[in-house]
Amino acid sequence: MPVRRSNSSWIRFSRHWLAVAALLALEIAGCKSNSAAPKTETATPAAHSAATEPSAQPGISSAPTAVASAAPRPSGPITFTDVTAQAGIHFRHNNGGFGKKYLPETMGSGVCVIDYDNDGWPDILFVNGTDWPGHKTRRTTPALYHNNHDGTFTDVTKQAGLDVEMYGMGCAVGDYDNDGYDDIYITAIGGSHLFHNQGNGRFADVTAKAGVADSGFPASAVWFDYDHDGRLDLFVAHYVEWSAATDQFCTLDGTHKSYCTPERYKGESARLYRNLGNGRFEDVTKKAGLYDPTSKSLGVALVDLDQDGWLSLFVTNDTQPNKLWKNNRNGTFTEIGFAAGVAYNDAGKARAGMGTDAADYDGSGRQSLAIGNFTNESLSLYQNQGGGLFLDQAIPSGLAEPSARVLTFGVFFFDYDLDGLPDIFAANGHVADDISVLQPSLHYAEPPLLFRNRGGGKFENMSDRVGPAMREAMVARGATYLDYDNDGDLDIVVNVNNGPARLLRNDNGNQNDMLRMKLVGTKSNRDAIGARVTVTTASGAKMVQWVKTGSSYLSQSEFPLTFGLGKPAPGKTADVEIAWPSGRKESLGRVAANQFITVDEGKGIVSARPIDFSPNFER
Ligand SMILES: [Ca+2]
Ligand SMILES: [Ca+2]
Ligand SMILES: [Ca+2]
Ligand SMILES: [Ca+2]
Repeated sequence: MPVRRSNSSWIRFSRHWLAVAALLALEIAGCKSNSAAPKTETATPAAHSAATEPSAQPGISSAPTAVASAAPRPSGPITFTDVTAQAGIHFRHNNGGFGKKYLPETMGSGVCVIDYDNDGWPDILFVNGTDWPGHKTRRTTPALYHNNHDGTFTDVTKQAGLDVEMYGMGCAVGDYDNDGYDDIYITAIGGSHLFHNQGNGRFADVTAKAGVADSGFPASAVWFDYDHDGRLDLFVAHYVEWSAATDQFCTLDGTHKSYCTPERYKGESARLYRNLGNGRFEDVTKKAGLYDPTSKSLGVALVDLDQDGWLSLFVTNDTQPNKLWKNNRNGTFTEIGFAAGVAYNDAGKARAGMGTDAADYDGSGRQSLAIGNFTNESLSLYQNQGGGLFLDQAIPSGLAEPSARVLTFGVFFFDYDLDGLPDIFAANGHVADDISVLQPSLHYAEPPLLFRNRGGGKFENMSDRVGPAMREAMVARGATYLDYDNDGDLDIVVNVNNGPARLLRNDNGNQNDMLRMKLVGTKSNRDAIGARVTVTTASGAKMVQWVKTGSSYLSQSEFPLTFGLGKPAPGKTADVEIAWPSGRKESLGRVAANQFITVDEGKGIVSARPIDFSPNFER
């Protein structure tokens, strides 16, 4: 049984680290200065030879730089610190609410990580709503924050050409024209937008030419190459049929209007746009078998069901069964959610599927699914049993009880303590801003949840043990991870409905070793979306991650992959195997830990830089 096998392998893994830790403790006692110095060696000889190719990747510094800091390795408890203000982020989401309580006002917006200028530092795009027609008091737009490499950001929205008013929902980042610069799709009520990255810090709105304006009520979107022609296609989930004119009256107290749940509205079909390669897209929703007007979709996660590189779509539906669209590898999809066991809860009831993510959290090499749901529904954790079957492990894993009283939108796997086991962050906040009137135990603003993966299929609620920022209530919607300070550990950014965004810095996560990597496709799509990367440590522990878009809620995390390698040990290396979407397999033997490497398809490591554990920012 796969559960048992993975349990024992993780136990072996944990035992190994205990042994390593014990040895290391002895070693540190003898030679403390040695072990404290960050590793500086580059990965392989290939890193040196290929690094001299000037045009390998625009903007990426080609040669490993000297270690920027000789500061000792961080230690102490891991905390998340709210650094929003000190980072210069002043984004405030506007839901346009003026008293009518239109449905979209409570759905919030997403946040995407994009390195739009290829300088190796992740930038942040916040999606925004706007005032409703006839109730206009101010102008609000999405916001692009450029990473200044010193712990701060600059709002570059205007010069980037992104100061476009729209009722924005989600975003998806992908290089649809394979020109080396990531482009942006923003889903919006009343017309979505495709922004082409011009490569000079500016974006051009190419929506009309591309034919992806969409219509209706779009939600999360993903870029992926469903037909393996090397060009990214676009899948856009849709929520319900809604307009201001058809907005329904719902009430909690029998008198005052409240935000409705989606039962009162008809669903709306998702859409698939095939990239024709000439800057235009074709709506192939029906041709691909994806037309489904019963769904009320919010989240999308890409899933490599058979580990064959062909990406399927897992789509969460609010009060409707979730859908798992299996990629038939011939341009069509077949819906298998019910047979796979991911459509309903154990009682046969459809839950309020919001955000979702897919990851190998149990060391099985297969992607399991996490889903954010309504209050009293708990998170879902559909463990992939293999053979197309999933089993909800939310209760035995320990996720169900702490998440039962909250309403989760954004949810994602990330290894915040870099021990090699993917952990879970859940961004919460109720949909009814008046919920505490009738149900005093429930609140509109709720603290997020952080679960640490203990191995053996168990998670531990760390929310109260990682500092005050994680205990602060917010009406969280979109949420993602990124390493904004390039210190090797994963930080969190949250878009708060009708409120100020939050950037939560991970402190001391990088006391463990890690390996970070960016993949660049040549035959495959340039972002390498769909690439499967297996990292094997010297002890034989295996970790598998996929390069992906979408996931969480209306949002997208950074493209680079981060593998936690556990407690520091001198000379630590890991073997890396990459299965590119083109089918090419590539192996990188004995890559040194604590580096950020860039791998070009077919060329191996083209650049490598050591991780700076204590960047010398003003803190
Ligand atoms: Ca591009
Ligand atoms: Ca394609
Ligand atoms: Ca972990
Ligand atoms: Ca970090």
